[in-house]
Amino acid sequence: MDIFRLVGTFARTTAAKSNWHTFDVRLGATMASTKPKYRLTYFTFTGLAEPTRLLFAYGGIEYEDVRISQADWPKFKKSMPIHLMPVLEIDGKIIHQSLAMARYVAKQVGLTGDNDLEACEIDMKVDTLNDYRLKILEGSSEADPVRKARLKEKLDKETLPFLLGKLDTWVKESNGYFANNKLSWADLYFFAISGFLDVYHGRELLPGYPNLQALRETVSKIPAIKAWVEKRPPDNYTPYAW
Ligand SMILES: N[C@@H](CCC(=O)N[C@@H](CS)C(=O)NCC(=O)O)C(=O)O
Repeated sequence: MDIFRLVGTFARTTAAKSNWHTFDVRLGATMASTKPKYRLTYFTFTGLAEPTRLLFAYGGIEYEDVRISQADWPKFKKSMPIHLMPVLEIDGKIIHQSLAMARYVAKQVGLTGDNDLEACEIDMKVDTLNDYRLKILEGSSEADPVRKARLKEKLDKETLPFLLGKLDTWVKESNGYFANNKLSWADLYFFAISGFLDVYHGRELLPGYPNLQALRETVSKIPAIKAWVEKRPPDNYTPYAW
């Protein structure tokens, strides 16, 4: 039995008595009989799996949502391709790297644009959003309080006004979306990360950026996204647990 089958089995059999839980997500879409079998494995919080979870929700795609507690993680770390999660299994093929898997699912649900140039425009926005995410994480995960204060000050005074200003302008110039004047996976990616980045940075980051706020609202009102957000498990996250 491979490790991912083992993770799934363990999660199912221990769900009742541990922090692990797993559940199949069915959103009622009629699926062809040849549909791929998806299993997404990540921690018990939104984080880097959430863009893919949102894309599955958007497309009404059924998948197994396996969640590993941070306490149990050391048992499984070494079995992951680069010792990190998320990991997506597609009919037995193991995919890692959250952006690669999100882009793949985005393609399945029609959110990667209508041609290569549109896809490139979307990738460019996603990569910038990822840069923004990493800047915030750099500040929030710094353990030394003096360095942390210095990093946060630079973020608040320089980096965030610049990056958020750019992102806000891009949305304004693209009809309320990140790219190509229409919804794409960049918008769902933004929606996924903007929730937890507020928490990591310790304050709401979007006030003052009306176009980003409006986009967050637009995505939250997509029926399939709204339904997922209402039913998804709450984040269970312990900072600096690795
Ligand atoms: N570039 C990777 C980064 C993955 C990553 O850093 N995952 C973190 C959780 S967000 C992790 O697995 N941490 C556990 C550890 O470092 O042991 C991706 O986008 O998937």
